[in-house]
Amino acid sequence: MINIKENEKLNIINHSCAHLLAQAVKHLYPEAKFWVGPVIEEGFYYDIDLGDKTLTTEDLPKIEKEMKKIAKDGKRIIRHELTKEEALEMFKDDPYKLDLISRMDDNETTISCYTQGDFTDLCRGPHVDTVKVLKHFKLIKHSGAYWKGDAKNKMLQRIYGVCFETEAELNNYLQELEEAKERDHRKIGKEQELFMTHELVGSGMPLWLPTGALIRHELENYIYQKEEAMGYNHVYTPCVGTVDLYKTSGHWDHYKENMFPMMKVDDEEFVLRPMNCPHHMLVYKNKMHSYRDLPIRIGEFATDFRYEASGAVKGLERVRCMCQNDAHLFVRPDQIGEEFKRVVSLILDVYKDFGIKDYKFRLSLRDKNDKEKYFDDDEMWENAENKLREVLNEMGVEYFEAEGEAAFYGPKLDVEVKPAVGPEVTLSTCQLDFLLPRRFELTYVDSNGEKQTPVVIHRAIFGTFDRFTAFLIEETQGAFPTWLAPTQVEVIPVSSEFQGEYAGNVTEKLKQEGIRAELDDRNEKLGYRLREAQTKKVPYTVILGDNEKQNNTISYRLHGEKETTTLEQEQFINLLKEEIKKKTVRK
Ligand code: TSB
Ligand code: ZN
Repeated sequence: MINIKENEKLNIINHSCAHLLAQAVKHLYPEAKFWVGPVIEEGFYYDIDLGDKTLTTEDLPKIEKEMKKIAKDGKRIIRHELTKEEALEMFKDDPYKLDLISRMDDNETTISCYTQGDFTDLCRGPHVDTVKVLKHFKLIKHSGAYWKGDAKNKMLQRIYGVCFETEAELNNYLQELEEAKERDHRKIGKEQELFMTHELVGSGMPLWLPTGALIRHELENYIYQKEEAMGYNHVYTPCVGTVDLYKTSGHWDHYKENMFPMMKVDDEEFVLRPMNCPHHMLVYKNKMHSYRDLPIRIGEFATDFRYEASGAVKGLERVRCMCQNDAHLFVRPDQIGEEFKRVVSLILDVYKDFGIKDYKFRLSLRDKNDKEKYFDDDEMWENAENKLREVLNEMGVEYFEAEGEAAFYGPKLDVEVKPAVGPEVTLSTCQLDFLLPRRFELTYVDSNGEKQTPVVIHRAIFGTFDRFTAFLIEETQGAFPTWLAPTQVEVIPVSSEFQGEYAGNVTEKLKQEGIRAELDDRNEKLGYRLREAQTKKVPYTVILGDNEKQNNTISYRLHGEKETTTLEQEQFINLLKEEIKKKTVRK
């Protein structure tokens, strides 16, 4: 989908359309006060204080109608420049604009505002010349939004919209939006009963239902085998730790706002862990290590808890209780490059297996000015950042750099993907860390018998099983490859009366071969049962009539295809087993 914010022309008309929206709202609700109305990737929004009024879906068409009226009237959009004093005077009755103006740099001599008819808004611009050109827009949705994103502040009303130059472009965009909604993992997750949420469990705490859990098991087995083959050792550790553990690691100082609050049990102060690194540091420290033992790779499918803002939690994609596909690799300094390369290769390998092509590598660096989030040791950061760049350049991996996205303990290489709805998210991550080994006083004995400090690589290939599954649901639109599909074969006798027994035998045989087969011998019309198998997105639908029964064969259809193929039972079983073993992805 087009990124409106980054398209110069669309950016301007969407910005102007946000003003048009504000003007229409002011006509309909004279008490309205306006906070900010930025352009975003998907169009624009405006945050508005409507007093006690909470918008309903019925309000949007009324506002749209007023916008059309104003646009038709066709007033020019005129820019005025003001000094800070003039601006403060002009908006003296508007606490929101006063807040914005008072935070503007005193040296910023020109503050601008834009007037169209009876409406003036503080704004840098630029804008289109007249509201007349704003013809093809649509208000998409509304929501509540705390002023400045802080739950302690007043809840404002946010209205989202989008504007294009032509009707065709708008319609095309709206259709894409509908399609994206269809792909949304929250919708498919509900339809296919993959996961659920319940207010009694809490926000951001999904429950994996049997079909979803089955997929997760397959993912766990898949990555476990890969990691085992690469020399990882897996552990189980508790999902709580004491406050002291997280003080030692530095999380308490640098990561506290992402953590659940402390709880006291007897004399101990516990936190639900947001990360597993401290536990793995202690596992490493449990015994002495020689330089010959390194790298040591400690893996865990580990449950973590993080505070995510309630407005930010989203299905399985952004949760408060998550399971990381985590590992910490303890290496000698001379092994950093090689080990980092192995992780990047594993990421590439896994993405290939899943047929994931649309992703970007992001080198996440610290923000040099943010001394609160990032520990203060310039040399260590320079070293770590350069090391990652070096390896990436050597491997010829394309990436872009992003300041202020590093972990507090070091720079990282992240893989970014785009969900069906909403902004990009990180899946895989690989992070370089010189800090935690020091804080935990980890050592190994080098070839001269001297104690040295190892370096740690934090890595999560799937990121979390939660987020990866969310992504996979959207990638496949719920039609999982056969090896992952909760039901791999749906067996349907044309008539349960005549072929029911044969169908039962075939189903049993498939199950004995380890294939997830289900029998649908309900007394329903064949067409109905076939359609249902399609809706469930089962990869193979086996249809058994008299021919199949007499010849001991099976006929099957692949999901989404009309063609039917007939095979000997053994042939069919071998074909399936081969496909499952190879983890074939059909695209
Ligand atoms: C890789 N200590 C490291 C670990 O060793 C770590 O925790 N890194 S992380 O903070 O980047 O988290 C790992 C991955 O978890 C991220 O790359 C992302 O894919 C996933 N993740 C982070 N927050 C959430 C969330 N709220 N919901 C679902 N997945 C998340
Ligand atoms: Zn870690």
